[in-house]
Amino acid sequence: MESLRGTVGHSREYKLVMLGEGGVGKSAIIMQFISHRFPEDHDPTIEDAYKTQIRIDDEPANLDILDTAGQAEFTAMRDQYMRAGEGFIISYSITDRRSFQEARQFKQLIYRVRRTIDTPVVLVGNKSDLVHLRQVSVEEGKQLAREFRCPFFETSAAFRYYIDEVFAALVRQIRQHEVEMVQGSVRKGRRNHSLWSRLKAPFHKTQKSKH
Ligand SMILES: Nc1nc2c(ncn2[C@@H]2O[C@H](COP(=O)(O)OP(=O)(O)OP(=O)(O)O)[C@@H](O)[C@H]2O)c(=O)[nH]1
Ligand SMILES: [Mg+2]
Repeated sequence: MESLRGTVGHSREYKLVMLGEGGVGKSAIIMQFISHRFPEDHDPTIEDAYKTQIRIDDEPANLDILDTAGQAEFTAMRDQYMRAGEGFIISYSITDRRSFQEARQFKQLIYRVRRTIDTPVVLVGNKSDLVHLRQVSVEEGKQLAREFRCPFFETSAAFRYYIDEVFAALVRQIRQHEVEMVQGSVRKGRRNHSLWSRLKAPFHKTQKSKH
């Protein structure tokens, strides 16, 4: 498996993609995670890539994080990074119901491009500090995460709440996914092996009866 080969000799690289509608705080979350800084202004992203190394569950992880454009006019590269990414953060703002509805669209887009429901995802409701402007309840976020079968966090990039947890959860999702893929192919191998043994059985018998 390509990704497991990457672990030999150096720490594994994880390709993470940050998705979400314009202005929900995607860049702010990444900036807080990487450099403990909070950008006050909204400077619409076209596309930015960040690299950082962290330890998660006592294992090093090189993160390659792609910050994407929320604004529709910058989304030409979407299919490419949807294919190349290994894990996705789908973010919305708790102060913006439309961005919450868009989260479902992002999940569908991942499915459309990758043709599998198994892609590692974490759902994030950002701007949790803006309680007086809340339009999406915590329960609604949890419910959507249950639907996606993925971890969920309400974050505040402004106060650096649950920022590290989001990235750690996504790397764990990817690691778990890899274990399941390996186990799945071992099981498939065993099934094929036993089918092959059964198919070969009559030949063994014929050979034995000759002696
Ligand atoms: N109060 C508060 N403001 C936030 C938070 N996160 C981001 N913001 C503000 O929201 C605005 C947009 O943040 P960005 O990080 O630029 O949003 P984005 O999702 O990257 O936007 P695009 O690049 O256009 O897709 C900025 O003014 C941020 O300061 C947060 O957790 N709390
Ligand atoms: Mg941005």
